[in-house]
Amino acid sequence: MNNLQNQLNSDKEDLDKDYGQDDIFRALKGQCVSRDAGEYTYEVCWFDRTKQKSRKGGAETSLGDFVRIDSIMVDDDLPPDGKGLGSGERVALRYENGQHCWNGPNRSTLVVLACAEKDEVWRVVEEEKCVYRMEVGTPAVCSAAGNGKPSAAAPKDEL
Ligand code: MAN
Repeated sequence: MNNLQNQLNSDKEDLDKDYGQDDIFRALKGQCVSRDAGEYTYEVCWFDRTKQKSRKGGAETSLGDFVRIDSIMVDDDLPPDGKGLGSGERVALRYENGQHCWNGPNRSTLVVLACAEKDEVWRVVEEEKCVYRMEVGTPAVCSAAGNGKPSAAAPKDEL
């Protein structure tokens, strides 16, 4: 296949991808955000892949490839700096079929989003062996109807 055909195919694939209501998440494509937690650095690449890297060096482990956008209910206390999920319905990105876990499942990640001034990973936990949850702030959900907090600067409790 020639290059033009390849380009066309990948453009078609991209147009079929779900970038959320009004394609709001398309702007994030190709970008990654990361955070150190424990012995690892965790990274989320929007609509692509989540990863784990040992802080002592060594190979990168895939924690899953992006599969779909979901919506979940959360009920967390919002810290004073606003850097948390808060409570209500939130957009969640599912990443599945990462590197196989010895004696366990293929690694997977749920990336839960809330409104923030900039893209930032707030918290990473391994909820069960090889099942990860990342809580991430991004401006991309600030205006999505009913999703994300009204604004990072004005948490609900203070209104
Ligand atoms: C690695 C990491 C851990 C995981 C174990 C499972 O050390 O991916 O997060 O719990 O493998 O063996």
